[in-house]
Amino acid sequence: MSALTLPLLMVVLDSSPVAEASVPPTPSGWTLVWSDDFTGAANTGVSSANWIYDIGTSYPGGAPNWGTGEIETMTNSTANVYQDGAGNLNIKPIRSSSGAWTSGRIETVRTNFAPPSGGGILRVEASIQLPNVTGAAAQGYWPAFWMLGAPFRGVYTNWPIVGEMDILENVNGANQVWGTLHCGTSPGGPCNETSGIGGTRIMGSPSLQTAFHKYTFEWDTSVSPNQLRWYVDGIHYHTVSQTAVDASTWTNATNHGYFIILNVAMGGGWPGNPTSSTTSGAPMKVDYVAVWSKTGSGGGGGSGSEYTYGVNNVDSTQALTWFKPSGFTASYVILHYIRPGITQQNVNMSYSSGTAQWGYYVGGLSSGQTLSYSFTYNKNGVQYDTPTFTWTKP
Ligand SMILES: [Ca+2]
Repeated sequence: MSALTLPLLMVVLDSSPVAEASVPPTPSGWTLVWSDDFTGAANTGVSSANWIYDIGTSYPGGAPNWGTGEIETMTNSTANVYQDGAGNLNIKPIRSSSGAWTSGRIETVRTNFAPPSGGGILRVEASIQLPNVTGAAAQGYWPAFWMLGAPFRGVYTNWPIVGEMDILENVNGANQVWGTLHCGTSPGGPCNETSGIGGTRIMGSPSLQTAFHKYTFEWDTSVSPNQLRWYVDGIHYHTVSQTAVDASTWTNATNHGYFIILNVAMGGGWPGNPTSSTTSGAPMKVDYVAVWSKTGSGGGGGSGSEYTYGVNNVDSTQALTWFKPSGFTASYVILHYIRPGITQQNVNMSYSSGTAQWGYYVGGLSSGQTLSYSFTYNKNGVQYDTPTFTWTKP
């Protein structure tokens, strides 16, 4: 028609979160730990070097119905779990003529996905199109991309103390993503089980059901306190800080590696059970799963002769300054700081027994601004001043 057609089309495409179609390049400073691009031939199963099929309705000796009340039977049939020859894994729930559901659930052979020791970040990511059903046709669909703590494998009764990190959950065809940490004891406990500590984001167009979207989770031990962060299409929508729970609960959930799970459950306590209106055979499509890591400190900071200190970026306007005595207990710590637009502030920091650190949130910051800060601390009745440090907000 006209020369205008092509540029207009390109604008439309650029505004959509297009699938990568393969594992993205490893970002500078990161290392690719593991990935599966699902490039196998059409109607083949998954790599047995990478994945274990979970079969039936429970782990051996574990809770019935996979602990959630879901009603499907998991199989290793390529009717339920298959590569499509176009670069995607498909996990497809199917209702039989008798009304019974089968589906698929696979988990990584590896159980050692964790941040690098000594402080670093683990990034776990997948590009996924959720089953393309909504409304009554989606009733009972519960697709998920998630992780369980390594000590769970082979034991199957130690949930949730060993930790569960849900990178993506979705129910009943909602155009909404949920991310959750489970830990501690159940019911109740420090993680508010069985709900867990969750966050969610309502999505726009194209929906989670009609297009691939990127689900990313970061487990960051380069900052103090440590953080778990959830992203969808690069948008950060949920954080759980180490200080959200007591120290032993955090340790029990994070002092080991994790394995990754992909599954589509049908029914159970969260979505409710499928009905006669529920569509059979809508697959979850997974373009890739990739795990990257990054070593070293992501936050500003350093150490003096008897303390460590630093600044952690919190959000678009806040930063957490922290001070940690080494080998002594401070009776108080005062933060002195200056940022653009205000004179020097002198504030009492708060002590967290969980992290053995003193902290203070500085607000009113914007990207590119430099924070100048120093500490006054009391050791054995004597007051000391540190040098002044600086930190620039990314
Ligand atoms: Ca792929």
